[in-house]
Amino acid sequence: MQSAHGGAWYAAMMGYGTTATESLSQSNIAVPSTGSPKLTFWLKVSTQESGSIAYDTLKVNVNGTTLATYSNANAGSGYVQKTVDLSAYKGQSVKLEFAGAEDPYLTTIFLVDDVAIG
Ligand SMILES: [Ca+2]
Repeated sequence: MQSAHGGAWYAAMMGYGTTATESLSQSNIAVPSTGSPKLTFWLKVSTQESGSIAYDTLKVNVNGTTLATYSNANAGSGYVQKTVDLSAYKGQSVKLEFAGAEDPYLTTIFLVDDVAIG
């Protein structure tokens, strides 16, 4: 049983232990036009993999461009806050996507919580 970092909602991605892809996306997200807009979320990675080689990945894509990549190498026992700079998208309406991919062996689960843009 996995628990959310905060609030009732969280997304559990991947965890198949076989070759698979999965994505969560939302279009028409307004990026603030002032300040230093950024995407923040909490990420917890659980894996059967070991070592620092990325076998299973979770990418943050904005308008189809990958801005950050996390993997089994980011595994840990708790949630860690992640920040992705969205300055390049100031004042724009964007499509945000979390895109996961697993290799054929050993499971990795990516838990995403408290996604915010501001
Ligand atoms: Ca794997």
